[in-house]
Amino acid sequence: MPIPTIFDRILDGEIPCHRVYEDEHVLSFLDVSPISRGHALVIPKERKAHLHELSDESAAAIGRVLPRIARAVMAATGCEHYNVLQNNGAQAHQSVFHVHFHVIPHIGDQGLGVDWKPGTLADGEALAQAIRAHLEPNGTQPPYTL
Ligand code: DGP
Repeated sequence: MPIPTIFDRILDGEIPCHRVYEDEHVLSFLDVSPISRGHALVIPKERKAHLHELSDESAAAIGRVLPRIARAVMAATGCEHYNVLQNNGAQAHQSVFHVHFHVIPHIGDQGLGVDWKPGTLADGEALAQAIRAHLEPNGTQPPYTL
């Protein structure tokens, strides 16, 4: 059994949170260290560390809920701009190893700072082909039902 994360303990009701939404598959609550007012987290109840480990069912549930949380945060805070951030792995700034999406309002000078250094796409078609190969029915992924 993996060591329970802080979010497992929130899901188990062991640690309190400011809950904003809950259904069978998803919980959303306020981040305890908000970057801006209204910074919320959206997590699957499925206990997986990384996005790529999620079941289709959890992924679909999260996808359905994210825009609703965004709309509610916008309405409650008055923000018109926001980021949705999802980190995977320590080097990608993940600190809690239970899948979570941040919904981060951008209000005035408060919000997510992005240090994004754009490069140049050199081998676009070869790279796209390499990725497509893993998405095809005989690739490395389980079969899809779209
Ligand atoms: P990340 O770096 O993407 O793994 O972000 C983890 C976030 O989780 C971070 O913004 C702070 C938040 N967080 C950590 N512990 C708690 C907690 O006990 N309660 C709540 N509400 N948020 C937490």
